[in-house]
Amino acid sequence: MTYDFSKKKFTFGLWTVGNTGADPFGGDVRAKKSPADLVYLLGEVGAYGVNFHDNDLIPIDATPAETESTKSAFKKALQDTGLVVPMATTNLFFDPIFKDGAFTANDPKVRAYALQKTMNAIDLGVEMGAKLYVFWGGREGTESDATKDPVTAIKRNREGLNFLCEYVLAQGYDLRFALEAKPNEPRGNMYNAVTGNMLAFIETLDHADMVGVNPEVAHEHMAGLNFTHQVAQALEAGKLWHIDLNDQAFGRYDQDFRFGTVNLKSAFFLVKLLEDYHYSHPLHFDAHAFRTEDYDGVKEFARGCMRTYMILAEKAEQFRQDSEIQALLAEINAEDEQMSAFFGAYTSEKAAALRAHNFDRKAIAAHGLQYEKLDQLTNELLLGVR
Ligand code: GLT
Ligand code: MN
Ligand code: MN
Repeated sequence: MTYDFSKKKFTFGLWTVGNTGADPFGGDVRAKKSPADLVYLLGEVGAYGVNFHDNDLIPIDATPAETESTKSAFKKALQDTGLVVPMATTNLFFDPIFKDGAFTANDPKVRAYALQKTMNAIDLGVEMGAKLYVFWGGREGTESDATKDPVTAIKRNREGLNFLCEYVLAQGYDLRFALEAKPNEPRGNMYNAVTGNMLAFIETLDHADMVGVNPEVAHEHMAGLNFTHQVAQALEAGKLWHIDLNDQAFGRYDQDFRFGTVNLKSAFFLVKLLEDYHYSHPLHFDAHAFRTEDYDGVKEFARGCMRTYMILAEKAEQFRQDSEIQALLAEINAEDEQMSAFFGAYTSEKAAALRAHNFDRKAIAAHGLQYEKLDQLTNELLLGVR
């Protein structure tokens, strides 16, 4: 089957298809490609957009001449392919200066440099058309809590984000922020470890309305959580402005596998949630090809991410159309008029009526819910036999 990828805003980071396969135990297995060449590769596979860290595009030590030629080659590639840049971000984790974090580092010079680097990176992102700016606190954490007061770290993080929101407003940029959580790796323990932490933290910011979240499948799985539930909370709060799709076996290191590689069923429930609620922001695949692959394998990887999403979206539609499944759902969710009188806004009359009502606890509990049947129907639908 062929799928029309242009129906979705599928995006990839320069660091994803540009990943050269190095890991802590071995070096590069693929030759490094230029940012422009990666845009052409993404054009070839049918992606909608490309995202980058400042230093994916412009190396940290680039001369002004190198900067200009890289930017113009990149802009030309965007024009030639029709790809857009919906999101940009700052690399605040690779350079040795960030060994103790960026906004939360103990050294004030590092914290100030992190702000300066991010202001410059925001300018670069906006120049390329980005409307969303991601903050992944790669090294915002500790190995030992002897080294940093966690309350101070939260305050430093807040101060940094407040400053940068003001910067965006002062420049008149049309740009919003999205915070991305991860529980550990590369630091032993990272602050704001999961999306729920981020949602709570956002509400303490001066410009909370400018800040949403960018949850990543692998990161919540590393924490042992149900990703779909994390995403649902962000969605319900109106804060799901970006998403990092990939896959990850529970309990492992940060694997960043192709979307759907490991947990197909949870990928299905995630896609179903996004489709049911008409999520319309970019679907970013923050993943990379297996280390065994050459660039043909990288293209297979990229197409595979998008195909799996489209296939699961089709399955979600099939779930909505399946009369047996829908009949079960209708039964499970049936309202009870007598009970409806007790719900909604509190009144003392309602409370009195509720207190007076006699519940047949045993009869209610004795009723089977048919969830076994519903889940098996879901499995059979996913396995292609319905
Ligand atoms: C890095 C990390 C990702 C983040 C990227 C944005 S960089 O690859 O593992 O999850 O989204 O900074
Ligand atoms: Mn990510
Ligand atoms: Mn990751």
